Amino acid sequence: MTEQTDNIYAAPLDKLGDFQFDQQVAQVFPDMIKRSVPGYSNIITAIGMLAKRYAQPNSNLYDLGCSLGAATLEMRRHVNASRCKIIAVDNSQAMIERCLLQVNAFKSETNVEVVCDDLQSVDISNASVVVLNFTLQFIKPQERQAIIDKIYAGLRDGGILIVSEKLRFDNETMNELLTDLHHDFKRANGYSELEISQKRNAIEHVMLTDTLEIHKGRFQQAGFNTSELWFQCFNFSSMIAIK
Ligand code: GEK
Repeated sequence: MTEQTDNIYAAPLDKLGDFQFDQQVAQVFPDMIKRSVPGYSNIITAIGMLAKRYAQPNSNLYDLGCSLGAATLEMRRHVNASRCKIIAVDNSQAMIERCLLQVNAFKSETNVEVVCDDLQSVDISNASVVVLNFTLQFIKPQERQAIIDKIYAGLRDGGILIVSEKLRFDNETMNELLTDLHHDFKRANGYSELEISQKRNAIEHVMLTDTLEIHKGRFQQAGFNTSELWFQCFNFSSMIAIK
């Protein structure tokens, strides 16, 4: 599959609708996420390392909001526990079609099931690793706790949840600084002022961020005794919680 450059917001758009994970986005997704999310490739690499360490034999590994399956493929490359299955879930048909092409392009001992569904309706059971890599932020805030609760219930003892998210900060000065640095990162990756502002407006209502404290409180409420931030670059982060 050829990788295409993200220029969705390069020209002024008359009607700037809410951002959607449609065909147009799926087509440019690898370029978009690398140029927009600081640390994305480091996080994907670490998901592979964590999956290798935490995958238990005969268990399920979930990649919820898998997009094109970057985390799934990285886990599949590194897991060596026997008879594991990776379940990759996304509710965007366009993403799932492309994810299937990526998954089927390589052969592996570890089975992958690709599911087009809302992650909120998917059963989580017998899990040793669950990944929400920049997905929870697209779920309605009032529905997020139920998802973390369901994951906790479906994890085996010793299992791990990896949650990567864009963060919001209570301190306004810090919030502005880290937001500005993120925009500088996008500028450095070739996005114009118009692209940055149109994307910001389009995503405003669909991506509602939480503070680190809210995430940690949610893990604790679900039953996780151990959780930690293991990565942060500007306002982008990744956290782990262990059952
Ligand atoms: C990666 N994890 O490359 N159910 C299932 N999928 C959903 C839902 C839902 N309710 N809501 C949103 N999505 C990936 C990157 S992208 C992050 C994740 C980003 C899906 C949505 O369709 C999209 O594919 C993904 O979550 C978020 O490691 O674009 O910033």
